Amino acid sequence: MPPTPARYVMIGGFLGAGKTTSILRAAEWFTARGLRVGLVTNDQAGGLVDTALVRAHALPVEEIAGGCFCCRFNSLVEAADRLSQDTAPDILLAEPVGSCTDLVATVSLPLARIYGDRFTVAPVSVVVDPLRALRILGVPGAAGGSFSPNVSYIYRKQIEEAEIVVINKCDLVTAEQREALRGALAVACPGARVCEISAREGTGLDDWFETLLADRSSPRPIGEIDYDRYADGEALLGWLNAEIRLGEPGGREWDGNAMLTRLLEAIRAAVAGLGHEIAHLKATLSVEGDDYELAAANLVRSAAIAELSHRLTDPLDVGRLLINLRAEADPAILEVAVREALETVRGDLAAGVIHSEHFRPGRPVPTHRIPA
Ligand SMILES: Nc1nc2c(ncn2[C@@H]2O[C@H](COP(=O)(O)OP(=O)(O)OP(=O)(O)O)[C@@H](O)[C@H]2O)c(=O)[nH]1
Ligand SMILES: [Mg+2]
Repeated sequence: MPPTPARYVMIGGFLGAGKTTSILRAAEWFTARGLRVGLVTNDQAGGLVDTALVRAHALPVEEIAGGCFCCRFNSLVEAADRLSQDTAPDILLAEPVGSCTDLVATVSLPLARIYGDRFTVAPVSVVVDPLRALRILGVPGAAGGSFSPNVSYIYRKQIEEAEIVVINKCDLVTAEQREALRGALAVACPGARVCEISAREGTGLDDWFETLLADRSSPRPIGEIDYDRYADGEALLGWLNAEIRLGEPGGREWDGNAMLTRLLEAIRAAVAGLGHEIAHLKATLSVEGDDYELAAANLVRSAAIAELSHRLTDPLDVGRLLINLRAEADPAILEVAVREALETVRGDLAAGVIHSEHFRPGRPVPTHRIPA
């Protein structure tokens, strides 16, 4: 008997929309129904907060670093193969980079056409943060900072190709705001199914996940994508990934939760103070040698305050800090902001940089492209 194809579930959406939080919920939901899951994380560079978070939940995960799924299509297939050998997942949950678009043409359709014997492709979901979406779709009265036109272009193209638009963070918006956003989405992606959820609170998920389990991808044709605008939009975003060892074994114990919150606030103040819009600033602090014990904090716009989504239960002596920052700013500015913020908040704690890189994403060059 040939093996049953794994169901490929891609959950995209802009930086900070709540993809990882949703994928963790989906993993829980599918597992509770007796299905095996495997996760694939993705970024332009290594040292991923998302992978650390997924590992902390004891889920099988493969990380594709160094380019998005569309440009590293073969790596995606290899990652799926490795997961298949290790855990034989029924469901592959894949999170593309939040600055990527054109994923139906460059990932879903090539997977279905070339590897249809190995994968059943579920409809492509695009998760949106409603406050960000209201602003970018130009709904009157929407507040908050915005991005340059070509970054917003990527955002709108992501929505346009969605088969399912998932309005996340419904706990943060009023019924009127949700209605206004539904109106804007009806114009931006006519024909897409729209779900309203709160991944954090676990509400509204059943309809969405049942669709992902039952339906097959059947994308609509969309407007042609301008790769020059797309590349320019990506290159306007500064990217920083860093891994730092903080403290010393047997040294004084310190409060990791407070340290992480103070650090993110100091970085936010520096970047926002220069007038740059943060797309997502996320960080984890894990107890060295223990992937399961970590604190995680995020903020998804310059006007937000840092929130802890995971907390350390005890003070620690030595920890591994991962910082992933994406903002519309020169990456060199981000590097200075992070370095100076760390110097300010660490006090007398020893700090050793294990890995640090900052850059602008390169032009996307998809391995395959099959327009719907
Ligand atoms: N209030 C609220 N916050 C949420 C919800 N879902 C996610 N968040 C928060 O939004 C932030 C970003 O969530 P992630 O899941 O990391 O977003 P992402 O889309 O994976 O981000 P990138 O991988 O950086 O593109 C975190 O602080 C989450 O806790 C929600 O339903 N409600
Ligand atoms: Mg994520």
